Amino acid sequence: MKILFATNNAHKLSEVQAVLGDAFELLTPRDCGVTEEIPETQPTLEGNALQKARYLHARTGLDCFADDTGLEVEALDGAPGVRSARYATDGHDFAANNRLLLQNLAGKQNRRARFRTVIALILGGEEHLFEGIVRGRIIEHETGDEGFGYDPLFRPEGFDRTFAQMTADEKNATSHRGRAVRQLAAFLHATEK
Ligand code: ITT
Repeated sequence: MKILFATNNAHKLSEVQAVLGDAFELLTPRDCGVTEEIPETQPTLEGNALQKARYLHARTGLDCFADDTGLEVEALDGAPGVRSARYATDGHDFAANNRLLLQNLAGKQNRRARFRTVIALILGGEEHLFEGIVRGRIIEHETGDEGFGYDPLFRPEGFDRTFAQMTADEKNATSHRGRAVRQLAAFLHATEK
């Protein structure tokens, strides 16, 4: 089955394709002639995931899904949250975001945080939402070279390594996105029958 995934983030694309496996072939917006930036202006992850999926569905008429993810840090009242991509600057500057996060947590004892992914699926014109959460903590220094974004600073509960020190399969097995995508996959398999 072919399905359109509303992302321009190559890391996300490969993580999601790995979880969905060969039964699903992911198409990107570019594959479908959508080259402009997909709007993402809502105040919540749910709102943004729906906004991206609705935009692509309106542009292409195809079944599609979008993921919006935020890092929610307890001592920062849930920030950067929905602003995770644009925390330090307007762009997706991972290094600047990580520096600002460490700066804002300097001296704070409570390092608890969670990643939350919301997936919005539009299938046969109907909308469905899936959510995946992983809890963990923000460590003091960036550690590891794998993954992307805040991965070098996030150590999931039950592990002594950050997401950036894990293989893609290890990260997917516990991550927010892995959890949400497994629900999506189960739903798609169930509706295919
Ligand atoms: P698309 O909207 O094109 O899918 P994006 O990078 O903007 O890509 P999000 O809005 O969902 O994706 O994610 C916001 C930011 O959160 C992202 O830029 C990263 O900094 C961070 N992020 C998302 N998922 C992450 C992950 O699995 N590990 C580490 N950081 C992540």
